[in-house]
Amino acid sequence: MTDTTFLADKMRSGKPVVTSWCFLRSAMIPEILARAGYDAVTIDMQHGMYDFDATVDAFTHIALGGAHRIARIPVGDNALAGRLIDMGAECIIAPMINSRADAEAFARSLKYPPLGDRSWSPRRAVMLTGQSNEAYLKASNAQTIGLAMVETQDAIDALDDILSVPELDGIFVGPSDLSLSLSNGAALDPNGAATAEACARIAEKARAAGKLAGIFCLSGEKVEEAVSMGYQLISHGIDTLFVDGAARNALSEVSWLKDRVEGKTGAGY
Ligand code: 3PY
Ligand code: MG
Repeated sequence: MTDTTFLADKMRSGKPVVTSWCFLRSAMIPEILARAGYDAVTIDMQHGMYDFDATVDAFTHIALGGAHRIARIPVGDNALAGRLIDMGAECIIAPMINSRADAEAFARSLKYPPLGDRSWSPRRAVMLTGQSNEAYLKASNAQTIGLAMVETQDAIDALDDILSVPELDGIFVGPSDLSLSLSNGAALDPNGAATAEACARIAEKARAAGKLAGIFCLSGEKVEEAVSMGYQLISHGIDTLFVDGAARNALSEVSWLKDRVEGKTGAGY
């Protein structure tokens, strides 16, 4: 049964929303993840294999599976952000937002006047949300969520400025890049103590500014930690790791047939 509540309403209600994350340029994998019960599915156009056409197809399948549609755009591609919400994305995550100017340009690309400069023609979005043009125009600024990724020391330094952009709905933390930036390239440590402390401070600041906060997590343990920090949108799992883990698990059942079942590099993150 399709849930017709908008993602924005769910996130603003304060109840945590869990999204799975897709790299694999498939339409069916996002639908399978939606049907498995994830609240939302995120299509990764920054680091994943999805182009525009594949993402549009994936949105249709996510809707069919009854989940919310989120996309991460490549760095600085605000024109693509506008196209994706026309195609039915309910939330856009923008990587590497490091200043107020970055945040403002991104946020304004998602909103119709007077909040921004989004251009009109949401053909697919009105179909997927079942709204008339008039209803969509009235509601879309509130229904469309823009989250600016905070994942560098520069972004932390500019956080008050970023959070002061009125058109911006919230932030989304990337712990891997954050750990790289905080250690000046010395370590990739998304689960380390210094990264966790920074994540807690970012959530606190977002809450104080009245903004939504999301974060990238892989394990159930990190999801629990993120919820306790007050994050409202939390990723959990990636298609590549799901397939890799399930294949290795299945193969282990017939390990007696093989000399060895481990040893090759799997799908990392
Ligand atoms: C990060 O952790 O840096 C991310 O961008 C998550 O994909
Ligand atoms: Mg990142």
